[in-house]
Amino acid sequence: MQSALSPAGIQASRILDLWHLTLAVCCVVFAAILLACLIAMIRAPRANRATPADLSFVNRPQPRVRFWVACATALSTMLLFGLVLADVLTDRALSRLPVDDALHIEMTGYQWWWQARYMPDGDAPGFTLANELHVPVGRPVVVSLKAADVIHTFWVPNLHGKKDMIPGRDATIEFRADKADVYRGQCAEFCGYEHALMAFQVIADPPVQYETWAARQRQASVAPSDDIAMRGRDVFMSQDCARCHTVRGTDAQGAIGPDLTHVASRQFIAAGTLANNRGNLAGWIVDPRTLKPGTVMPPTRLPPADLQALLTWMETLK
Ligand code: HEC
Ligand SMILES: [Cu+2]
Repeated sequence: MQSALSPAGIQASRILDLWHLTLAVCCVVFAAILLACLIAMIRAPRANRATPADLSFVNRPQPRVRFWVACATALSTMLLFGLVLADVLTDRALSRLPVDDALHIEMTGYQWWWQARYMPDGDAPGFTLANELHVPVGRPVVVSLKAADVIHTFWVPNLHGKKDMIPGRDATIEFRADKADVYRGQCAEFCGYEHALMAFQVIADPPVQYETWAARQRQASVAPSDDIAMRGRDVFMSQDCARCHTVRGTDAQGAIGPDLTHVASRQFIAAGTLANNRGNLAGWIVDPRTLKPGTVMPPTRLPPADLQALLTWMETLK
């Protein structure tokens, strides 16, 4: 779901209230202007080829018209100031979300994917994943926003407004999801070729379910238990993959691409571009640059048996 019109958190619903107010005021003003134009047209002096228009009223003083024009000007000024006030009040309300006991996440925008680092939570250590956030329903979340290359914008319309991610200038955004569901986030600042393919998921879970998920993400990957998966892991280590990707629990410690420790647990790969299944994963590994032109990840040609073994191993990274 991706819509600013169905808020799932207190921040987004405040923004929606402001939007409704602005819409209502603008509609009323628009209708009033149309009405005034219509009245003016009906009352305007008529003319045809034979009789010239009587425009003498232009030079006559018209105190009544003056009075109404002055009133309308004053009223629209007041309405505009009213909207400014509503704007400021909304902004203040947005910044007042209580964030004691918040979950802290650091989100970094790369061309064209998202890295999420969960900070240590109480005694539990942090962990890293990509393109997918899980948050507990009802608990505030503070996301620190960073950009690694160009300007990106963090935007999950169901939960909050937009916030720019500017290299060298860290910002934070706070929100709270009040309904369990899956919300789609999207980069909202043009950031290069694949800007449109830079999405992520925010999955709001009941707290218990969230803790189960987080406990799993904290763990390292499990060692492969059969020959094919073992061969797949060796393929991963002997190809370039490990230079760019980290799989906790193995020697792969690369930091250029997404952390793949639990890649099989994610709904999508390549920042919302492809559903996460064996076929798409194979296509992505063999030829990422057809699916996402401009991506840093290079194509990898593998003998079929190696590719199948690699896929089998990656499917164990739950
Ligand atoms: C030069 C660095 C580099 C190399 C080498 C590389 N990758 Fe990647 N990989 C990336 C980057 C960067 C992304 C993110 C691309 C995007 O979404 O735009 C990525 C994305 C992925 C994803 C999707 C992850 C997700 O959660 O969206 C998978 C799976 C993956 N790579 C597997 C591999 C495998 C397997 C190999 C080796 C055959 C490999 N990569 C080699 C840089 C690399
Ligand atoms: Cu972007």
